[in-house]
Amino acid sequence: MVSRSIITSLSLAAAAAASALPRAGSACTSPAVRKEWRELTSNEKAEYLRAAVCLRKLPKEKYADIDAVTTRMDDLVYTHFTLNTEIHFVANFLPWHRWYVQLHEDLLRTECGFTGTQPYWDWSIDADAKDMPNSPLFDPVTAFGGNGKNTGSDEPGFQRCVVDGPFANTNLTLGMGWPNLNDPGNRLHCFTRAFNGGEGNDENGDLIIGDMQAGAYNSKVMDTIYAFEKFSEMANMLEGLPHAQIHSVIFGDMGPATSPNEPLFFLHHGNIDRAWAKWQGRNATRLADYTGFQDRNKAIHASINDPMPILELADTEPIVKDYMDIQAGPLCYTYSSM
Ligand SMILES: [Cu+2]
Repeated sequence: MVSRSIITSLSLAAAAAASALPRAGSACTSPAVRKEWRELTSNEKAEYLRAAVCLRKLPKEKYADIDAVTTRMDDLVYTHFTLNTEIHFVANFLPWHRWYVQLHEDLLRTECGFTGTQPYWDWSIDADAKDMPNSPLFDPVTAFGGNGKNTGSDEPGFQRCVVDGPFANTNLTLGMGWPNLNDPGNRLHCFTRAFNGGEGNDENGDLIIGDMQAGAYNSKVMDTIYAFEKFSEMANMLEGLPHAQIHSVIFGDMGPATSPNEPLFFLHHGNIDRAWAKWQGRNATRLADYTGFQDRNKAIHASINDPMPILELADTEPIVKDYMDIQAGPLCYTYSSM
């Protein structure tokens, strides 16, 4: 155990030096810049995709007793899925996902040699262009691949798959979530998406894609969110409208609480985090504004000193107040557009 922990800390130190990110204990003088996907160079895109695939191929390090958890990404997926009601539609939604996206970025760096920073996806650009289904984020060569396609297979879980891009079905078989989320037993399935416009099915039984509910996440909606004065009002609309609609219009693996199975989850949540940071504006009042409830029954008031639940995913429970400011404490980053 001793030698193993030394090796681990050496490799962590090496990775930290390589990425040169100032972190806890030192002032955040040169924050890492998280860029919109379209702002990345071809090499930066390829590097992110490489590292994201890598993390899905590494073996798990947590949850020894849970058979459905097999890969390193499953460690993250299982945590998010199991904590579902403790981290969604409760006060800690924003700080918890801020911690989680940072943890994912750290794992890309320390375990897959990632040299970039976490990109985000400003889906308002696609919504304003009324062209969400053709977003460059779905490019089969330079990005995350497109909508799922019928495969002709009669194997449950393998009938509709993402067939192009670096996460195509040949490359990624998932052990948790879609298609039988609420049924016990085998949930092995290909990585899938099922774009939809929330308008039901056409005469062939296919989901109507339409504009994929662009009116729920265009820049007009975001401006309404930015105009709120109070954290709780801003956070409720941000989570309930654009955040939730992006999950449901992409659907497939992006739909259920196992949604970190979908690689775009981390770019989507990067953008949700950006919206919060933009609203905060590093304004002292807003950096301290944290209200709401710990539970969905609204019985226990939330406090900025609350620890956040993480199961086995990390060694120490993060405290909300350490995740309020993206340029203090354990965090040191900014966004290319704020
Ligand atoms: Cu979530």
